[in-house]
Amino acid sequence: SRPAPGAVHLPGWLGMDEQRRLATACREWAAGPVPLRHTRLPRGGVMSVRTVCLGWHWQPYRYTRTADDVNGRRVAGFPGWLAEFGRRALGDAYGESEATRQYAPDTALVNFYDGSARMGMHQDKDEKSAEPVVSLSIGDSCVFRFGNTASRGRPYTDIELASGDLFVFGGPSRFAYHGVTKVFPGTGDPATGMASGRLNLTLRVTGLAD
Ligand code: MD5
Ligand code: FE
Repeated sequence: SRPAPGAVHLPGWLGMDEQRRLATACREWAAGPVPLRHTRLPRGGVMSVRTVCLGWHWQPYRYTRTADDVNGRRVAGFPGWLAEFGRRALGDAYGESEATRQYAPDTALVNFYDGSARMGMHQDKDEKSAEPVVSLSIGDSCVFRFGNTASRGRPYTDIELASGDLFVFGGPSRFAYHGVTKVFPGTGDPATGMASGRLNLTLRVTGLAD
């Protein structure tokens, strides 16, 4: 479906084998040089979601190469096969074109949600690029709240995201407020490799050069 201009939701886009491959890769990244952690916010808060990054390390509110808010190490590289995944996602969401073939994400944020994790309404604007964001979900379903670009409040649309779903945010939707208001424990198929919880990968273009 197309909930807003530039926003495309393709339910069940990932096959079971791809979900398993991604879940396995995410588990390995979670144990990588910079481990999965609850991101600390500048005002003292801690996110309930746990995150590991590839290519660039996201910390509120910038991207760095080293995780100076965790253990100081350089983050794991962004693999070429994941960029290829992003191009295929964009081509399927928008239709193949020169633009979708040239999509070159250089960072991924991998988020793990347990049954009580949430993500408050926010905009993704730490990237110095307006290129689309590709979002992939594996494991438990959630309520994704997709809002507007002017404020965290209404109007917004609540959309259920399930295992295997692809969501692409581009064009006028790229800087919309959004969040995750609820996870539904026990709704994921353990065959994905996610025995519990929800996994979300977002592929992005930082617009940064070393
Ligand atoms: C998640 N992640 O399910 C969500 C969904 C994040 C984040 O929000 O920042 O890690 S990905 C949703 C997203 C990304 C970029 C733009 C928009 C939504 N949008 O304009 O609605 O863990
Ligand atoms: Fe976001």
